[in-house]
Amino acid sequence: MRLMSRVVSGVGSMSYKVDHEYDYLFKIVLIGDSGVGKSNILSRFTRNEFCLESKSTIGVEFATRTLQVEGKTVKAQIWDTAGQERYRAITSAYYRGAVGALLVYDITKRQTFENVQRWLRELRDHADSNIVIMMAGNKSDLNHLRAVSTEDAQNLAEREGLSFLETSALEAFNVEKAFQTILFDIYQIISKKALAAQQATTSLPQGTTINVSNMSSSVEKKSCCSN
Ligand SMILES: Nc1nc2c(ncn2[C@@H]2O[C@H](COP(=O)(O)OP(=O)(O)O)[C@@H](O)[C@H]2O)c(=O)[nH]1
Ligand SMILES: [Mg+2]
Repeated sequence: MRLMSRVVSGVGSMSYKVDHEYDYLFKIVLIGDSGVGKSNILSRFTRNEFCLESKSTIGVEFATRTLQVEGKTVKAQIWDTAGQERYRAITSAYYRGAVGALLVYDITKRQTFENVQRWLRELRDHADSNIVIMMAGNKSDLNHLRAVSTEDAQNLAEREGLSFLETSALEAFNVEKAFQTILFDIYQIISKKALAAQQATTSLPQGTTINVSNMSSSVEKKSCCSN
């Protein structure tokens, strides 16, 4: 993992203090049908901005925001599709290295919810199998136009093992929470992995060939965790 450093010169002295800007950098991808509010969720989260007009051609590749997770400084690098989803032409480069995904549908458009399955398949085909997925039912402010019940969405989320929240980029409702949940879940996985790797290296003899054919499964498991 590459860390960027900030160099701060000491006042009135020649000493320099090197400060790491962040402890972790997590790439998160936004996916879901066109028009569900992905770009506005991103601008709400990173700039606290919302745009009522649909400006589908204008998009950024990604935007970042740095926040604290469990006392660590985490930089979230959130990728937006810039409209590629219209043509079903999202490249695998988009998913490369992503550790989290926010899968968005529009609670007022049933079809965007039906397509969640398609997006999950896309993730299965292109993203890391351990990717953390949060499903977001956006535009919760348009409750009078609702076409997807919260219960239907909860059931799907349970079946597919996803986290789920209803959000509103317009009202800034649950947007922060959605990203924080993703980042927290990623952090949990990463710190567990680090711990497992540490335990594996301290408890396994180094440079010794072990015949695993008659060993207990716990030893095999430990050697798996170390790589
Ligand atoms: N009422 C309402 N409209 C929204 C919300 N989020 C996005 N929109 C609108 O939905 C349209 C599409 O949003 P956009 O962010 O471009 O969707 P994208 O194609 O998924 O990136 C725009 O007109 C937005 O103003 C929301 O939470 N509530
Ligand atoms: Mg967009």
